[in-house]
Amino acid sequence: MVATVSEVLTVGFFPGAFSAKLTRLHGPNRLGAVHAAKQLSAHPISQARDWIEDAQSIAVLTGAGISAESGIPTFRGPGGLWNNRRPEDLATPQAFARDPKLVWEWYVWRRERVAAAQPNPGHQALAKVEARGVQCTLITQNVDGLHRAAGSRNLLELHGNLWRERCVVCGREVENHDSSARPLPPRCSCGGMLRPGVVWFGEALPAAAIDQAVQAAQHCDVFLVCGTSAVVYPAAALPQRAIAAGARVIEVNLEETPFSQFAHVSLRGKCGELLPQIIRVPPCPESLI
Ligand code: BV8
Ligand code: ZN
Repeated sequence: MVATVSEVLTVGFFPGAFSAKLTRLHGPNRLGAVHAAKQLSAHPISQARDWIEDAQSIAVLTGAGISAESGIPTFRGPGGLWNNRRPEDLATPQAFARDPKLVWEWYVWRRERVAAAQPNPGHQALAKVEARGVQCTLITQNVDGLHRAAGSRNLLELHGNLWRERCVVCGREVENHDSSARPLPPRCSCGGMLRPGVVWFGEALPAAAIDQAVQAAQHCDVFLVCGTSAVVYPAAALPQRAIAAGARVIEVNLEETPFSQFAHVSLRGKCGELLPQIIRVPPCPESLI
């Protein structure tokens, strides 16, 4: 039985490098048995690393922050605005109905940035977890496709994908990476208008994806929350579901978020710098080289 002490330590190790919070856990959890014997390490980074190393099943939720180091502006951070319009004002069915050309110009602007971007060490570290053979479900709010480009396969794109297009009349959906100029809004072969294959505010998420995401959150040993302000629902409810199901929850973010107070470990810093530190990939055995 794990010791039931709940205390919060706020630690600043290397001023300016990062700070972190380690919440001593109370009550049994999935990793309980594994960790009961192990002394909780005082250093949040090694604590996070140990939990990830011992986990049989991991779920990860990512947001725009993980793609920031690839040069993709986040939604709420600097550079998030487009033509002084808030993303929330453009990513809605109402905005599209009002001015489909304007909304398409915004998506073309974002496609150009994504086309010029490469996955960064944050994306790559998460892809390596899956490669390690651990059950790992990567749940992303991002529509940039950089997780797939980094090699992640067990991927749930909750909010769709920037390169997909759907006809508002016949519903045909295609993936289109050719960003050569064409009249906006583009048309389907049936004559109907094409819209970006993403989920707009006020629209339901793909049922299968959100169901699988909830399953993954409720059955993981460790839940990682990376580069998200955790304010957009239903995605933002997933970390709480993981905590309720007894998982260890680790947050990685440049800033404090509404979720930080609930995380068992909350690491302050860049995903591209911290994820490679807490996700260690065992050296490939000689025999496999
Ligand atoms: C729906 C696709 C109903 C499009 C997106 C409950 C409570 C309150 C509101 C609601 C609720 N339930 C529903 C709502 C309404 C709404 C919502 O949540 N509103 C919020 C704003 C309050 N939710 C919806 O509308 C959802 N649909 O509910 O439908 C329904 C149900 C049935 C039937 C019919 C209807 C749909 C939500 C999805 C909307 N689409 N994107 C597109 O991309 O164009 S959301 C979009 O915004 C992103 O996908 C993402 O989800 C969100 C942005 O958040 P983040 O990714 O976290 O980015 P952000 O910039 O905010 O933060 C970046 C973070 O990274 C920061 O914390 C920063 O510090 C950090 N960071 C930066 N750099 C780094 C870093 N961290 C580490 N390293 C770095 N280098
Ligand atoms: Zn059509």
